[in-house]
Amino acid sequence: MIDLNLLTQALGDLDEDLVLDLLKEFVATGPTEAEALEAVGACQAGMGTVGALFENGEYFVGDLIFAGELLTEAIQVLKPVLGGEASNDIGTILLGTVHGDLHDIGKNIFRSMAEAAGFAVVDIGIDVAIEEFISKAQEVKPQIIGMSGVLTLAIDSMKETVDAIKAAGVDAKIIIGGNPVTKESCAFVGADAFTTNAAEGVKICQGWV
Ligand code: B12
Repeated sequence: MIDLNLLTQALGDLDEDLVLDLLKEFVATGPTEAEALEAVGACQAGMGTVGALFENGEYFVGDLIFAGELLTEAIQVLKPVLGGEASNDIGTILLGTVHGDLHDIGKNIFRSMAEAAGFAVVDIGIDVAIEEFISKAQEVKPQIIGMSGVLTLAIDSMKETVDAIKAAGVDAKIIIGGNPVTKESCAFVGADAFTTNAAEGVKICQGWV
């Protein structure tokens, strides 16, 4: 089993070689999906360290960008053990990061896991305008709409988007995800579910289809 504390620390230190070596060795041992999810959690905790060091002024925006690329690379290494081959036919999820927010690492992790679970995911990217969520939903008729955001202001964007989607008569369950999402913000936004954990998000979506 991989040393999860070392992995968290290596990601927080932005030690690319160590992160990737640890993960490649781990994947070569043929871990279970549950073990791979623990590794994702350890990487996510490392991003928490990066955020804290950014707040303290020890890391700069360039470090955030590098951290984002490193986590994306890390998830690519883990992808083969994050879920078996599945046909994309258990349901459709329309997914995007809400307007004003450019963060997409968490969204992309959720997309990979949802696809591995057999969902067809229509990913409409970052900083998605309200009208785009509505027009794409009317086009692909998803059972589920997923919204991502990590900035505090994303909560207001989510509320505006959910209000407009409902006003347009789109019939879909709505799940919101991202670090600032809570039970309270979920009620404020008017979504059906919330999570700060991609694996839990996939379970919630599976329960809906
Ligand atoms: C990497 C990063 C960046 C990268 C983003 C790269 C990218 N491609 O995404 C870059 C450099 C571009 C960036 C830019 C900025 N950032 Co930034 N960034 C981060 C950082 C370090 C990590 C975010 C992250 O990827 N976390 C890891 C992922 C895996 O976690 P997650 O998103 O929560 O996702 C998980 C779950 O929530 C869930 N999930 C996520 N989405 C969804 C969706 C659904 C439907 C479901 C079911 C689940 C789900 O699944 C994931 C896996 O479990 C955070 C610090 C932190 N601790 O979060 C700051 C942070 C978010 N950034 C911050 C800031 C201030 C900025 C900038 C304003 C900086 C600047 N001065 O320019 C800009 C904002 C640009 C904008 N308009 O969006 C602040 C936000 C403060 C706030 N309260 O609003 C933070 C918290 C840093 C800090 N502590 O100050 N950032």
